[in-house]
Amino acid sequence: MKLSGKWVLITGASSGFGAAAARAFGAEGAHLLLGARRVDRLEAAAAAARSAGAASAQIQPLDVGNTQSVTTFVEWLKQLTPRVDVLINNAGGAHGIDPVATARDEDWEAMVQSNFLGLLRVTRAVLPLLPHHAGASILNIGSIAGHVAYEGGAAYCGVKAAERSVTGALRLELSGTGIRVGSLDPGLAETEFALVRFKGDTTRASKVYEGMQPLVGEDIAETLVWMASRPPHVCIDEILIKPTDQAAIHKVYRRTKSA
Ligand code: NDP
Ligand code: 8X3
Repeated sequence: MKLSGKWVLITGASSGFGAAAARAFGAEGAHLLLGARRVDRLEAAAAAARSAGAASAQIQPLDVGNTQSVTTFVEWLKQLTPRVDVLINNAGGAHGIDPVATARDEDWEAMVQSNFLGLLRVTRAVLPLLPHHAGASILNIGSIAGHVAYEGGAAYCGVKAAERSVTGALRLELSGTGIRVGSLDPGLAETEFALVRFKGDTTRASKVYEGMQPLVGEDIAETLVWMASRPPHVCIDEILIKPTDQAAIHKVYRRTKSA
């Protein structure tokens, strides 16, 4: 299915996977609706998407953790288009890596609001704009963390497991509409994810990827483009995508620095 001229909404488009997806869908000639909280970064992402060939790239502040912000965002986009062909629920991330015994409410709440409730809120608001039987897609960004729990990841793994449940429930609820619902679940990818998780500690963040080759935003973006561009009768339910160096969540091959 051609993406040229389609309307693609990307949450969390100010960095990482979202900004890379804006460029990749832009290169296909799509119209882009980009949301996140950092407007200066959204502007940069939109400019890059236009340079890549986007039919249009428009931005609006969006906090998926706030119902009013989601409502305002959708009212804004309805002035631009009566339909959204591809909804990419990408906004989210991890806050902290503390065990349950010492983790903080504000970190848990931030993760639940963005990764879980944010996904639900945005989807509820956009559903009336998704055309039936025209190859529309809802693509949710999950994680390997939604498949396997790890120490310090109780809340993050929990919200990403919840994403898989939301994806499954939506697919059932939308049966017969022709709207595809898929989950793209990455392993280690070098974006601003670790920097956010470690609250700006660049040394700790860079250690996550030390000596191994992580995924990058473009790997995820091209997979999203592939999922959305399948023929309308084909739904890619779920993809787990990891770096070759990450054989399993805890088995990461790291070269020595001198190698
Ligand atoms: P980044 O930190 O680079 O990007 C996260 C994006 O989410 C930013 O654009 C940020 O924008 C946005 N965001 C966060 N909270 C909100 C909010 N409340 N409202 C609106 N936007 C929000 O990390 P990634 O690109 O890696 O993360 C994208 C998704 O991929 C996340 O859901 C993450 O959990 C998931 N993921 C990441 C992996 C990785 O290893 N990198 C692996 C598996 C999944 P802003 O701050 O401007 O609002
Ligand atoms: C991000 C991947 O393994 O850091 O979702 O949780 S992981």
